[in-house]
Amino acid sequence: MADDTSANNQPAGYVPPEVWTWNPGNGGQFASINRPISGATQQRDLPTGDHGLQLYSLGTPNGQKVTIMLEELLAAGHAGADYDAWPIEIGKGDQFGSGFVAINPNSKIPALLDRRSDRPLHLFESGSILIHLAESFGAFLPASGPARVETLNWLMWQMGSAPFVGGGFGHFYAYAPFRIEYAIDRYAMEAKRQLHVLDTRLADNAFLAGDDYTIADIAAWPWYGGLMDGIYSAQKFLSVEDYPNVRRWTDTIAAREGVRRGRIVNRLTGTPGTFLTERHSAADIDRALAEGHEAA
Ligand SMILES: N[C@@H](CCC(=O)N[C@@H](CS)C(=O)NCC(=O)O)C(=O)O
Repeated sequence: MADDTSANNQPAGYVPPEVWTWNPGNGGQFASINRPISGATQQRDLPTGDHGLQLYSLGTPNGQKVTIMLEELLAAGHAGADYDAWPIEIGKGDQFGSGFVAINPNSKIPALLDRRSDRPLHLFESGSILIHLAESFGAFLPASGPARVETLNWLMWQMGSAPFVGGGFGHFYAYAPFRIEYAIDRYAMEAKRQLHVLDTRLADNAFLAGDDYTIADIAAWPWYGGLMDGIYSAQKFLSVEDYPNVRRWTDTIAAREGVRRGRIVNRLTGTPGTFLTERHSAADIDRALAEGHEAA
């Protein structure tokens, strides 16, 4: 039970008021963009290109899931998966433009507009987008049987678990305006627990659903492969060498051509060597890779 008068509260002696009210100046990297209400803050149409699939996203782990899926589909010969990818700069509030909110009322990337049929589909939540693409192309999600069950188990596990890594561990370790030992301890423990869940699963299975690479791996790799390889600069802090099976899985997936291509899409300038702001054709990625924009 929290001790409301504790000198250890931050700031010392802080007592939550009876009714919480919003203080937009409460600091933190996302203080200027996050609000306690939803909806558009500005009228702004989204750009559209020639392809049936229009992706509005950013090269964060949640964004990479979809660009990797699309590049994996293209690499597997599904030409209908060609797409335009437009950057949504969440640090500048693009997710609150009216066009984006019309696709995703939750104002978070990734969002996908599927115009391949008469009735355009609005897709949001990366897991929903992956299932939709997998089913519409018949790839990376078994149609039935135990492997389908395992794929959906591990996809849903990822969707439910990664917010504790990103919004929990990453936020308090890397983004909060000051370090709070309690919060970092709690979420570091949870991040390590999740890495151990994966390590145990991958001890007996090549991929999360079993023998085959699926949307469960596509969803999980940007987060947990990311932790192994550098997001939040936390490899040492989390002792990631404790998870050899996650290491093997991370490296195997990183070597895939679709992953190499997908992970650089919608990255922004300012992160040297890791960006391709917009993507409209395979040639955009060919050019970026030839110029050395390989993701770190
Ligand atoms: N559960 C969502 C999470 C999406 C999400 O959290 N996106 C972040 C970037 S990784 C975002 O758009 N943040 C902007 C904001 O919070 O305003 C999904 O998997 O699609």
